[in-house]
Amino acid sequence: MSFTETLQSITGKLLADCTDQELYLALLELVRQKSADRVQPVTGRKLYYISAEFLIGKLLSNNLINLGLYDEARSALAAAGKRLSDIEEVEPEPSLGNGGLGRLAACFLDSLATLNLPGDGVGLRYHFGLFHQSFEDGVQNEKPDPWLTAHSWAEKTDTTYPVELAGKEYTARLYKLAVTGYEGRTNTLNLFDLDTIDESIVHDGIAFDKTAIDKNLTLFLYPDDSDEAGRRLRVYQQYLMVSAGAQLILAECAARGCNFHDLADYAAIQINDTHPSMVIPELIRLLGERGIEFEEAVEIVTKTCAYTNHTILAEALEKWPRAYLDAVVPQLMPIIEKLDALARTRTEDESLAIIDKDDRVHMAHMDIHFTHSTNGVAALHTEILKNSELHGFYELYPEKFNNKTNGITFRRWLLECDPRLTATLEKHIGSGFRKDAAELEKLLAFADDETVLNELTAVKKANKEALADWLLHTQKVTVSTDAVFDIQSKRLHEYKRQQLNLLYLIHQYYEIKAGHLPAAPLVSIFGAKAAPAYTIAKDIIHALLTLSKVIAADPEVSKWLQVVFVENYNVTAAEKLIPACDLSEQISLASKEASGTGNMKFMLNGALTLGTMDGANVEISQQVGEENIYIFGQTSDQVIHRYAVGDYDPAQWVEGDANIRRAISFLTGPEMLAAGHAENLTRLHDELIHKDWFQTLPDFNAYVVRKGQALSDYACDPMGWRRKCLVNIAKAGMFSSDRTIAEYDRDIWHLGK
Ligand code: Z2T
Repeated sequence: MSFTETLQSITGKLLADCTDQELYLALLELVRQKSADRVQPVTGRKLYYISAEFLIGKLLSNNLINLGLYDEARSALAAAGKRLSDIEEVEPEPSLGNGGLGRLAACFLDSLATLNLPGDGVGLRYHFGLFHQSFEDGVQNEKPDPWLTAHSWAEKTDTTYPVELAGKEYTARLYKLAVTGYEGRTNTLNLFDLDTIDESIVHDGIAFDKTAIDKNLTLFLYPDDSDEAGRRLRVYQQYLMVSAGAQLILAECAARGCNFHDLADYAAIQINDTHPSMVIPELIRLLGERGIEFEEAVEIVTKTCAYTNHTILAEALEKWPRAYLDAVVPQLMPIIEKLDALARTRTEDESLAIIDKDDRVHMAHMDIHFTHSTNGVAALHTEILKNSELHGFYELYPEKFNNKTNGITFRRWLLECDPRLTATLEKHIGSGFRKDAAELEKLLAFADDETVLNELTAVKKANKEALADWLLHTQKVTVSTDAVFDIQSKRLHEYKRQQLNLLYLIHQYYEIKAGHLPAAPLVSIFGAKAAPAYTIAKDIIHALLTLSKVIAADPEVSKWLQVVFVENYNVTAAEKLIPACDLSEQISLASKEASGTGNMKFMLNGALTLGTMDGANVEISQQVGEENIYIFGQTSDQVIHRYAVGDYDPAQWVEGDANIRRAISFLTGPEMLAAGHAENLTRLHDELIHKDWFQTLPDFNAYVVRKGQALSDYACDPMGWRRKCLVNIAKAGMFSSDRTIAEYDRDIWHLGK
């Protein structure tokens, strides 16, 4: 049967007579059948990647590519007068993650299946992903973001497990989502839910009654945790996930012949940050029910589990007040107490205890004591963990610490999102890079080939046109593709320093007004969601939206400068933005961004990085060489030192530097106040002058200079610029998540053995 015939046998009519919705459902069904054919039996160790987030994004095109059906599907549809891109629009995005951590989990599942490794995900089936963002009157507005439709990728199963929360029994139901690999096997993403969830309790945006657990437990990804009821709810979610997950793991292993004493021969469990840490005491509890004594259970669990740390920001390190755990998971507290006592026999250092003197339970501490591996997510991050944040643990267990630099799947972040670049690469270096990312280095042979460089320029131009069309369509903004497309897209957080970019833009506004024109016109594009309760982050969004209006209303400045804030930044938007980017903003305060993965996506798509020596930027810089990246700012050592001394005073920088003073004052000047809200602008102004917790001001001048250099290189030396882009693409191979997963397997998991 031809592809068209197969599809028509599903729809029951001619493709030309189908709506896009019908075609979407038919393709979904086809993918389901084809991916089922690639399920493989498991032998030896199987990985369970347990994570509160899997930011999988839309799946149709990704699955078609991985199953080798994409080109056939596109031409069959085209022959019937249909466009695959229209059908993609029908699919809602499952935004089941906040950002990097969740997207990393999704890339890892893709690479596991591609490398033919047995590895499944375990998580939660949130009914609404991260909120949908819109801007109203220059302010972020949040609404639920539904993705579950009558026919969804996640299929309901008959498998259920009992889970006890606060002394009451609930029933967790398993849903399975097929994870296809590129020319590889099919694995599973296991998502748990309750049958009793009630979506109708959501009101006024994303508010809901936080007490009715049976109705709200899996409604949202990470409900607002700024109040007590919300924080409790997060513990409920975590326990639902780990208890159902642990029961699933034990059931699957038992079915393969495991007697539980030998669990580590059947399962490897990767704990994705501390959100799933309760899986440790839960497994010990379940093994106890199956007749295994505490000491042996601790040994089994330690051998089976490994932990990944994703941040050094103190506010993100989970420490649950014992009272919460007493209330929600009383069955775990005796075990956590025994683990605390056992940990205290290994060290006298009180700061390494699980339960501290204020009765808070440190989840990361439990992970490090009772798993066999702790890894950071970029070389610098792991060094900071070993030398400062977790130094005491490193002294106690040096053998447990290891680095696994993050990666991204090239299927989604090159083949799918940038077909033009993919085709151009293929023409010159063949298609080997699809499977082996290291083959991208073959491109270096063309570094001085003007024909190839011109082709890369044409690809970028076409991608910028496509983004310009999309922006016009979705947000009614017009951008000039002759300008440099400068993009900062990532979660809104002070440590990521969107406010530094903001101060630069204000500085440029003044410079242009004074007749000091930049080397090239700039379109500065932002995409970012702020946590609903994160006031200053929302103020930064407001300031950027207001500045955008002020500049747009000023014809003198708007010839050279435009600020665009993309609404509802998510995976789908990222796939449009990244291929069109010239300059990638990776400007976090050195030491604070554990790795970053957007930096890798932009590089792979031929953007140059303007960044600090932070996270994986350090390794990007090593790969491409310092002449192919724009690095600026304090080093992590300098930052850590400044924090240690504790003498940073932003007021001194404001007093000592007229440009800084001018830029900050503009926030509450007449132009901004006429276009925005005094409350938000004043709060941000005062925060920068009095706190500036992430040291924006010491890096301001270096940033202005480096960005100016980038613009002038772009304008004055187009061939030199494109050569740098080529080197970035060619050197991106090491940031494939296939490499990352191969390293996890080699050092930690040993799958299939
Ligand atoms: C997250 O996305 C990250 C760290 C977190 O720490 C939580 C979330 Cl939701 C608890 C990010 C890091 O900020 C980023 O640097 C890193 O690249 C990403 O995880 C994946 O490791």
